[in-house]
Amino acid sequence: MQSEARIKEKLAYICKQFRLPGDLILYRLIPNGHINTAYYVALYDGKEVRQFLVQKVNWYVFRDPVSMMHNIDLITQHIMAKERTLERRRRLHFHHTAQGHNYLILRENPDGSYYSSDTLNTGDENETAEFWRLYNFIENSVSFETAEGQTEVLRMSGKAFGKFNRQLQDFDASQLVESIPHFHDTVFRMGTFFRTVDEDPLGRAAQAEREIETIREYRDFAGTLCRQIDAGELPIRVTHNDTKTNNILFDRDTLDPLVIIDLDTCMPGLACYDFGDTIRFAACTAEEDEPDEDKMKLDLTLFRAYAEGYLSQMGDMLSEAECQSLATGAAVITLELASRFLGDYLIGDKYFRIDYPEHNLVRAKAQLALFRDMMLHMDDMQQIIAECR
Ligand code: ADP
Ligand code: GN1
Ligand code: MG
Repeated sequence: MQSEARIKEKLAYICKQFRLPGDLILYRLIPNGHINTAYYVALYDGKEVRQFLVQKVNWYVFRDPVSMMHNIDLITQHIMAKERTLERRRRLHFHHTAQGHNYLILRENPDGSYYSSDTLNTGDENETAEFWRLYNFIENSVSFETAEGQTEVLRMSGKAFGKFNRQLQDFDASQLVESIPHFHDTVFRMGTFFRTVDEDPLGRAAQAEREIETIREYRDFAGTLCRQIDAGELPIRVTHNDTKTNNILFDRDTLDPLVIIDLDTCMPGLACYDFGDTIRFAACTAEEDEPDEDKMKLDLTLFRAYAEGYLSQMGDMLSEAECQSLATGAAVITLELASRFLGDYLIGDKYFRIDYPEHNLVRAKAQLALFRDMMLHMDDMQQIIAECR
């Protein structure tokens, strides 16, 4: 645990490396997000206060963060080129160090002072360097941890992610490095999950027998999209792959979607991953980690609102098979995430940040409850998609 003074000192050093003038006068940890560590910072140069977002990238999760930052550069440039008039709070602008990098590899000397380095060796288990980036803080914005009852938020989210998918239609996917290989390869994910169950390194599997059996029962279903990709039925696009509503910043006053954030997982993928993940996160009756499984249901009104928003942007681009895959995508992504949360619980919570010891188990149970409800309402979802087209 680092002291507040030490964190401030580190953040001030990082701001200097990104060549920001002025002194760090304020900082605040932003607690949402399960992977990276984000801070709001404010600097004062004697004339004005400027605000930024400083973020430590989790390289246990992203094994090649330098290439990932290159992906983000390409994606943000591509979007910028489409919307030249974008005001500053509608885009992400990553700052560069004196070496011209949009990231900083940070090391600590034995006396506690910091220095930057050129390389990061994520393959070395003794590697202690940290990987940081710095970009514009979007002022007067809000993101949603749940959209419960907020139909308009879902509609606007659908529009925003649909537009994002549309803008990347003509982006050459071969330029992108897979920041997390096999990210939504659900056949691969299931293989990893059941190996972990067999190994059961911490003896935790006994606490999740029912959940493991549910995932086993639907293992074949989980591979549906993979089989459709292999059969050439679903085209690979460039997708965001992590389309929670807390990865959109909305204007706090008007709820206008300002910018899509968390571009770390932008990779080749399916439209239904992006459609499905927002449904999983936000078109439901409880938060992702609701401890009372009975409270976790699909909300078809919110589903419809998201479908309307998404299809208003992507409707004419999607093939018949892709439209039919949207509802399946919601269920597959939900099941996949249940296996990821539970797998992480079984290995000792190394991947997702947790707030209490059973958190990943609780998350997995909530996702499975939602998954079961989605399966019950598959026809309803398909019907709504057909009506919205
Ligand atoms: P993680 O990968 O950990 O989810 P995110 O990039 O999504 O990290 O950031 C975490 C949270 O920080 C977001 O949900 C959002 O609330 C806030 N945030 C991220 N970027 C900005 C920004 N540029 N301006 C304002 N808030 C931001
Ligand atoms: C993680 O980083 P964040 O919190 O936006 C995860 C997603 C999960 C999500 C579940 C890189 O997203 O895949 O769906 O948690 N991101 C990564 O809330 O694994
Ligand atoms: Mg995020």
